[in-house]
Amino acid sequence: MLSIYLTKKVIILDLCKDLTVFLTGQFGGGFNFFSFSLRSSKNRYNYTTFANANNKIRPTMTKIALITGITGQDGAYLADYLINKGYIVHGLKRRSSLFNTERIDHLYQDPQESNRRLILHYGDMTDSLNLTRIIGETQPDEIYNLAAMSHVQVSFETPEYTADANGIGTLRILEAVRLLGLTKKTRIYQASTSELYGLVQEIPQKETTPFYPRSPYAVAKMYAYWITVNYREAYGMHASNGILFNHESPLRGETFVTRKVTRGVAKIALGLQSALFMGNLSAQRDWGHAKDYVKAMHLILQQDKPDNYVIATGVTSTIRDFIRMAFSEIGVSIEFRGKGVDEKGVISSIDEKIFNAAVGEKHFIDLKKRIGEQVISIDPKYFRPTEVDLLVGDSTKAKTKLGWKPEYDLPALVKDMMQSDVKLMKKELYLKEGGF
Ligand code: NAP
Ligand code: G4F
Repeated sequence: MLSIYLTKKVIILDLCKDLTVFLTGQFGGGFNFFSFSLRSSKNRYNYTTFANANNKIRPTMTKIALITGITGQDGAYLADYLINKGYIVHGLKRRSSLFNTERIDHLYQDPQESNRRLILHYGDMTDSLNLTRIIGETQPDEIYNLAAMSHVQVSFETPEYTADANGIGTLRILEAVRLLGLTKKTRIYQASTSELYGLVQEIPQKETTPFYPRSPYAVAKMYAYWITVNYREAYGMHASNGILFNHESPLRGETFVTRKVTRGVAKIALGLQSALFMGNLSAQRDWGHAKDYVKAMHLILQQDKPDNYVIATGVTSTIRDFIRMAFSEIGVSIEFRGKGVDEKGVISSIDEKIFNAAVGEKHFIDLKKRIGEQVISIDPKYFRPTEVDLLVGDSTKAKTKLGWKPEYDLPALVKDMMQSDVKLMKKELYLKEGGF
């Protein structure tokens, strides 16, 4: 039976028991759209037309994406990127005792709002029933499986959980898509990693380089990589691996080495911390910007055929180099002396002009007094039982087939992170000085 509901922004036509039509529109300001969405008990189709002030109609199908790990660094950048492309984004979020949505708060819309572009669901990679229900309810065109226990060192302390969430978690997503009959509709991106190369068998590493994982994290991700390939081959699923090399940003988790350094350097500059304790300074990483890397994830799912792609900058640097670059952003030169656990980083000079512009005059005098002092020490507790010494990727395939090209190089990445952390730590100092 046909029934019609009128709300402020939406007309809902219940055509019969399990078929509903939603009509929504927005007019004015030179930008109008009309959106049509048809939902049956099994499927949902969306159709949106946009008209600009000149009334040129540009029809688009609204795609639906599901992002696991939406509260993480990549999840936040990807959600932003897809929403700006017109997607409706569903995100899987773990229940925690705090909100833990800081990275996506700017995208958040209350459940009471109509026409939401971001919808969060409670869930966990270790819970098959929950994952299956969410995929069934959201009927995504694209799933980006980014959720993982992503810290390599922590995986040595939580190996079983890491295997479950990172390895079997990926199987749960693939199997849910298969059991729900979505193999032809839903494309899957698996967040694979350069950690798979571990004890590297070739320099630089590309799609054909053999894997040699060196941590419970990497071994779990190796299962996830191959189960993705297997479901692609066995069931014809559009399931792809992005083998991403390290990518960082102002949103990077605080315990990964780059963010630990940029936060620490900013705190040292402002007198909030006296020194930084680090692990292996000689490890080399190929660091890119997360903003560039989420674009690659999206491109991978837009290809006609699923595949595996290395995403990297092709430039590798030591942790020591990264520390020098971070200090140099605020005009501070660091000299490294000694070897192994006795290695130390000492302030050798400060460029007053650069420091004042980057941090502020009032902090210069105090830091100047520290010239010749040690600000970097080694703590063996940060050494890993098995280390990945060198990573550098060759992303020729992604560049030629996907047309992917990063905008940020390492200096631009360090600048972005340092500017952001100096600002953040100034806020912290302000609160501390205010007695909070
Ligand atoms: P991240 O910041 O640590 O984010 C990980 C996300 O996964 C968070 O949203 C986290 O939720 C969620 N998560 C963890 N365990 C979960 C579980 N059991 N159930 C549901 N959600 C869970 O990591 P990232 O840097 O954005 O990386 C994204 C993905 O790419 C990860 O799979 C990582 O292993 C992989 N990767 C990263 C890099 C890199 O350099 N960043 C390179 C290659 C591959 P909470 O917020 O609740 O903790
Ligand atoms: O920043 P990290 O912890 O990243 P790692 O281990 O390379 O893993 C990251 O990148 C992978 C891609 O290759 C992702 F799959 C993974 O999810 C994660 O995002 O450590 C980088 C290097 C290591 O060699 C480590 O030993 O930095 C060295 N390091 C030296 N001192 C340190 C420290 N790492 C950390 N976290 N903390 C230190 O104090």
